[in-house]
Amino acid sequence: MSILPILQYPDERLHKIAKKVDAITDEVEKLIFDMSETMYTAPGVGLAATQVNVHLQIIVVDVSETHDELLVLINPELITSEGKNKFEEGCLSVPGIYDKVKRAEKITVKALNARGEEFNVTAEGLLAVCIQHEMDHLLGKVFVEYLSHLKQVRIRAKLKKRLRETF
Ligand code: GNR
Ligand code: NI
Repeated sequence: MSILPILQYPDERLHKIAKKVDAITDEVEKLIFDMSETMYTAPGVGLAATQVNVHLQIIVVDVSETHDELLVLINPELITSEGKNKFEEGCLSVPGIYDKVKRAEKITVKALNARGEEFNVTAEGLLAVCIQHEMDHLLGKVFVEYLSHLKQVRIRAKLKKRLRETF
């Protein structure tokens, strides 16, 4: 297994749209292992393939404190959503930035698991927030795009400054 580099906002590749996976090849399996290791090491509660510059519809999520409830969602589709909730979000592609985002409170998503079997997951709380955040990544959307234009300008300036200071 290996830890993959995570694209950092504002990187244009974070806006690419992920394609459907049509077969769980050895390559896809390896990617799922590497994404899980990358997420747990970061540490984060979710990771979308887009963030590691692979533009396929693959998400890994684990919101458990014990790191033993890995959820793999391939080709996820939103089936139902209800209610509204505001939750403070962060993103491994936008380090150090946290802000509130309004999303559906409860969702049901259909997806394939790592063995290519179809399943449904109904989620609330952090899990629902996280799945919606990851599904956005697959559509090329980063959570900061829900914030005001002014906040986005400030975030971009801050992250670019930090990049300059690092290199
Ligand atoms: O680790 C993460 N924490 C988090 C907290 C609140 C809402 C969403 C998230 S997802 C984030 C990991 C990440 O960037 N996934 O794309
Ligand atoms: Ni993210």
